Amino acid sequence: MTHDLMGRRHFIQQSAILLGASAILPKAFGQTTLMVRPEWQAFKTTPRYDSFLRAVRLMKANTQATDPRSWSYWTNIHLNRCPHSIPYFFAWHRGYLYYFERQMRAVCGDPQLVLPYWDYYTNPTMPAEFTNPSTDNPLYVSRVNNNVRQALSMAPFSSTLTNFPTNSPNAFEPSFESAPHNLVHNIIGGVMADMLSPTDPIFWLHHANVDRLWVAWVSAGNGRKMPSIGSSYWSGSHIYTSSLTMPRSYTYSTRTNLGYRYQNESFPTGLPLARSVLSTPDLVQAAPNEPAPMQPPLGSFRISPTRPTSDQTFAISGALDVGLDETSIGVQLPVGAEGMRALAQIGAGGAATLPAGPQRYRSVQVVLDDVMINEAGKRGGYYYRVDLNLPPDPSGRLQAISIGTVGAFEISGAAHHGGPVRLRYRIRRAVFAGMAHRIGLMSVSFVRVDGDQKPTGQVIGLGEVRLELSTEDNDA
Ligand SMILES: [Cu+2]
Repeated sequence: MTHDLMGRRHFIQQSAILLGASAILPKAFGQTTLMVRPEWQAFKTTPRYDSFLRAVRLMKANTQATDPRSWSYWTNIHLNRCPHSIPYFFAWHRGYLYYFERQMRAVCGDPQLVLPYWDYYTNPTMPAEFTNPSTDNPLYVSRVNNNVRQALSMAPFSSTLTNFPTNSPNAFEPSFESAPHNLVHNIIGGVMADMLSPTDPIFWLHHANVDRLWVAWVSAGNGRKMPSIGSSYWSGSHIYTSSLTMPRSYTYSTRTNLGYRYQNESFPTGLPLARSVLSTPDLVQAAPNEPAPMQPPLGSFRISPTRPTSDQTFAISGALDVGLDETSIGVQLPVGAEGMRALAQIGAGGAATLPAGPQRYRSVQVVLDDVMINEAGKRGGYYYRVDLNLPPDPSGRLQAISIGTVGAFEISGAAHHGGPVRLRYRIRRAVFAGMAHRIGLMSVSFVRVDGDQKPTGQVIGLGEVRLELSTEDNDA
């Protein structure tokens, strides 16, 4: 009797899953043994390596972009649909890799094929199989750098980041997306530095590692928590094409519905030791909104007027036409008394009003507007850490917080839906507590970090760098 009920419930579940299914839908559901995705160094010694090469070759040879058996079909999904800097960055990519892996299996005819990952915290140099430029190597594409140590950060693994989703405070997802995720794209460069990055086969190993480190974050415990499976966060579907979707709830765990795990599901223990003499060691380790060391000299720029920039935002300071080249630079943002008072009100947890603006402002952001990037810049090989420097506190101590990064990949992500490119960095409110009693200037620094190979000269132009109040009530 019990058996019969169990059986029926199981059957109903399976049917419900299959109803919404598209052509290549999960067969893993109900499967009992988990597939194991190994690290590349182990993977390449297995028979799966040949299957992987065969699948890449066959998919690249198929030039029908509308055919799921072609490489460009999958590249276009990323170009058209990938969520960056918005919720579901991790979960959307989990489903994307899952479907791609199944497609590879079908193409090469090896049902045991799994996606390998590249553990760059252990081996920051890209596996040699990807960098051998011989013409019959399907894993090779032209890149700027093969070593990503300048892209790595331990910040997302900090015990203070206990929430998960983008747009929640102290969250793992936006921290990890920024560094190491974006920075690996930027430092490798070439097609990896833009939204067509899945063209480069290393993309799939990078994202398998991203997915793995999400698993590691969940299993690290110590107060780290995902939105529970019953929460509305998991309702709805990830969209890949008009006919290829996946219920978000399936991407809650790799094991329950998707039927796989990783060879190693633990955090990196530290950064790789070898560092380039060209680098600025450890600077990339500063977590978003945490103290950052050493600020570059200030450049001189035209100041833009304080003004409403939309119905919801008001610029309290700004500078115009900032060029970024291979040197680090600071941009002064003078804030008037009204602006300082407003910052302090927001810092105290309240809402601020301004004589010139009718709104009640609740949050603070730095905006890079009308961002331009030249061809050399688009190739990547570098990035800038963006820091906000506050006026000294009453004891005279300078305070700088790292608020994010900017490079070719972030710009490509912001550009790919058209219109002027605008990047926005939210600042935690608490940063502005007591601001009214401070005397001095604020500034934003762009700290350049290079890979072994890098472009020279100006690569990025910022039409405006401004400090803005927003009516948006969030403390992410
Ligand atoms: Cu990516």
